[in-house]
Amino acid sequence: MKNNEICEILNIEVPIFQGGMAWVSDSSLAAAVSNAGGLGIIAAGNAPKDWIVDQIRKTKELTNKPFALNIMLLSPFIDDVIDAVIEEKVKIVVTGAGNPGKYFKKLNEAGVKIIPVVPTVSQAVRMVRNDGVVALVAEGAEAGGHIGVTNTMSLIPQIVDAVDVPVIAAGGIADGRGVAAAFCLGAKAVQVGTRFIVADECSVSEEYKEKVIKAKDTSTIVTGSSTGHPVRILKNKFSKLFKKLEDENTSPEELEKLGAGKLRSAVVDGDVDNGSVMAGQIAGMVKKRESCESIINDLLEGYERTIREVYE
Ligand code: TUI
Repeated sequence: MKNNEICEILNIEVPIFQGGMAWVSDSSLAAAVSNAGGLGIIAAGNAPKDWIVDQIRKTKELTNKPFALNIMLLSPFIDDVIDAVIEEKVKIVVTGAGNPGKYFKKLNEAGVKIIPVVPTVSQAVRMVRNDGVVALVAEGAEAGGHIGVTNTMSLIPQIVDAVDVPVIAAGGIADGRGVAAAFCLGAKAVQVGTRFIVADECSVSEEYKEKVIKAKDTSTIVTGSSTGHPVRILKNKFSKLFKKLEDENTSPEELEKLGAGKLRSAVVDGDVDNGSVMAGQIAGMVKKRESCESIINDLLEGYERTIREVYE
C-alpha cells in the first residue's frame, strides 16, 4: 500500500490524508501529518486571506514534506483564497462543499494539483473532465461536517467504476480495518478526519476532544438538510435545538443566523453545549489521544493485520 499510485502523484510516503476540517486543521496538525508521511491538509474554511497565508507559511516552517490546502467553496473569501494558493505556491488543493469549476483554469495554469471532494457519481464524472484534476476524494455520508446522502460502502465502488483517476475514500474510516475495506472497494488512499481531531498536535479545545472521545455510534445527527447544507454534527443542546427549529419549518435565514459562528465557539472557546461539534459517525470508535505519527502507524499496521487475516 505504501508508495502506491497516489503516493507517486503527490510525492508522499503513505496514502493517508488528514481531512481538511474548518477551524480544526491548522498548520500544527497538517505539518504533523505530513511529517509522519501522510498528506497534511490545512482547512481554509471561512477564514480570511491573511490567516490562510499565515498558516501556509507556518506549515512550510514546520515541514519540508508536501501538504495541501482545503478550499471550502462556500467561503465568503473564496476569491482571496484562490489568490493565496497561487501567491504562496501551494502545490496541492483539495476542494469541498461545492463545485470548483470556476477556479479550475486559474489553478491549472499555476500548476496546482486539484483534488475535488465529491459526494456523488455525477459530480465525480463532471470533475474529471477538467485539466489538473489528479484524483478525487469520494466522501460518504458517514463523514462529519457538510455531507451528501450516499454512504461510503455504496459510494466508493460506484465512483471508482465511473472515473479513471485514483479515488481517495472518506467517511467512516478511523482504523486499519476501515483502510483495508476502502482499498477492497477500489480506493487508492483514505482521508481520515474525526480521528485526527483528538491528535496531540490538533489545536482544538480540550472540551471538543473530550466530546469526540465520549461519543457513541449513535451520537451524531444531520442538521441543515432543509437549508440545502446538510451537516453531520454531534448531538448537543445546539444541534437538537437547530433540528427542532428545522422540523418546525423555521426559515433558512433564521437557521443560518442561529448557526453563525457556532463551529468556532466549540473549536476555539470549548463551548460544546451551545456550539457546533462536527464529527463523523466513527467518533464512537475514537477513544485515544495520541500523536499523528502514532495514528498513521496504527492505521498502517491495522491495515496490514486486516489484509493478512482476510487471506488466512
Ligand atoms: O466540505 C466538506 N465538509 C465540510 S465543509 C464544512 S464548513 C461548513 N459549515 C457549515 C455549512 C457548510 C459548510 C464542514 N464540513 N466535505 C466535502 C464535501 N463536499 N461534502 C459534500 C461536498 C459537495 C457538495 C456539493 C461537493 C460538491 C457539491 O457540489 C454542489 C454543486 O453545486 O455542484
